[in-house]
Amino acid sequence: MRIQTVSTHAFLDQKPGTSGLRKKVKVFQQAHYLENFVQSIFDTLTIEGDATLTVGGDGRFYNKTAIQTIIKMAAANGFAKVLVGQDGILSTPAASHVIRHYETFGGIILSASHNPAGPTEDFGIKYNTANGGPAPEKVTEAIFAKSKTITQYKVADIADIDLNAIGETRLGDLTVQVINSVSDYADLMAKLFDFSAIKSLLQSGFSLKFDAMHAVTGPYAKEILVDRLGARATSLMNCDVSETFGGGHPDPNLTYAHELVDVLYANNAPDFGAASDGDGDRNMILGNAFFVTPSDSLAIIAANSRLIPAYKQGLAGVARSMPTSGAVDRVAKKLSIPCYETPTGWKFFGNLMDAGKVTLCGEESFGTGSNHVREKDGLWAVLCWLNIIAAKTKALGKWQSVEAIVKAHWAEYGRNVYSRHDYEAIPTEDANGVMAHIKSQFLTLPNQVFGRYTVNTCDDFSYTDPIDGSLSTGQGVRILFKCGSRIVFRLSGTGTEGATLRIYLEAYDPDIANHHLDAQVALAEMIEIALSVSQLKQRSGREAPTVIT
Ligand code: VG1
Ligand code: CO
Repeated sequence: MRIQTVSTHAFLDQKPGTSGLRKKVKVFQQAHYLENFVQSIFDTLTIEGDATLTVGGDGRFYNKTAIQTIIKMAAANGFAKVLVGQDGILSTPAASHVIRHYETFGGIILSASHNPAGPTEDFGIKYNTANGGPAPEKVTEAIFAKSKTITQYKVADIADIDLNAIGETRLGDLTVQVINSVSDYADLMAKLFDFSAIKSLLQSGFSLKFDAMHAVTGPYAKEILVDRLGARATSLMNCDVSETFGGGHPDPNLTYAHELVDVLYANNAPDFGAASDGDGDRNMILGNAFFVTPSDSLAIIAANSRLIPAYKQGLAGVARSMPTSGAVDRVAKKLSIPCYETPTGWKFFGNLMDAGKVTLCGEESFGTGSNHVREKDGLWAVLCWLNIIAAKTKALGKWQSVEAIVKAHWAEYGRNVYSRHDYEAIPTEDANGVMAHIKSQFLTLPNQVFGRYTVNTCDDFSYTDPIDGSLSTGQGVRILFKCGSRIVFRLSGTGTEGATLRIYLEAYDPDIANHHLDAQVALAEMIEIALSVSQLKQRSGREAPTVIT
């Protein structure tokens, strides 16, 4: 096996964001760009002689090309084996499982998640460590530092692999094993959940619709929901993976998953609806004409977790990202288990799960998961809901609707009314100006009264990891009100164009008389406060958010 050492020049923009390096495909197609980043990853690792690398992606445009390059570079950099999903496909949670299940050294996941795909759209790459989780900040910082000084990379002179053919191929010193992308993951789901109860629920006429949004979960949903759980084939929509994700924006929320939303809000709608994102780690849960806010979904799964076989012994603890609502905190309190508040991004949950401190975790951005893998997991969340409904149905002798489950939860715990307003692709200077303007008021805001809200404190969130003591600063600006309501401002770390400013709004309402209110109505006053404190409209020229979730 001949190994070439190729001279290169550093690119200075390879800083991983919230979840890896995401750029336009055209940026990745520049000579050396992908190779530099992959070599920077490998250079930060100590690769032992028998090390195996897991590789897979969400199937978007450029996935297969990048995988061939990564295999050649893995060979040149001392890996003994590469495990790759058939056709280069592994959903993000499935990749996390493969890394753990086969105890591989780590993995490279190719995805830009819910960002659109295609030659003029986005691509992404990230490194996951042996625990199956996204590399922690100290690793991503080391990769970035390396990428700024890199002068050469190594690539083996070997042929392209047939990614379609399951089985092993030996190329020089490297073994490449193409594995079924779905079966290990489906087996794991069968172990966690009560498949026979879900099967009976579906046989009893409970109807569902799952939308893979033309992205990676299509084959997973077919195998799990239809082949193993007996859902009708018509329960699936948009389940063929296309390299452009059907030209869509596979972000499972009320804006982008409108096709599914239309089905669930029509006459004779199914009882349950769900969608997942480009790489299969996000989920949206809908009932008949009813939307479940992701923060509530996490709280409800936690509150009902004993109904799911994998969690029937109880939860060690729960964790949520800082901008996620405090609904799960209330459940944790009742269960007398700890609740951790971390910065945005799944990489912060890994240490807590590895140390056995938390079982479930979640983010307001349609991400929920557990310690079964080290990524958030869209289909897992769908199965949690189906298992909970099936178990309640068994106990009560009749179906309970999604809406009834959520409203019963609010009646018991109160409602953390919640919404996120995103202003996408605004000029970076304008976004930075807004953040600086809010921070400049940190000293004057406390005790100011805005209608029925009085500011208690404000800060820029920072987090000290309780396991390894590492400190992460600048994780979002918070305005905390005396009543417990809050507004958070944060700049996205996953976009590829300008800046995206997110405003997270949360107000707690214990009064059941208000629980029917639409979140935008219930939060109207807070939305006004957010706009006035930030001067967002004046500074960005934007009249309204791009997306409201
Ligand atoms: C967003 C979400 C964050 C999530 C991240 C990756 O990050 O807000 O909660 O972990 O995407 O999810 P940001 O920095 O744009 O706010 V995914 O499904 O894009 O891998
Ligand atoms: Co995703």
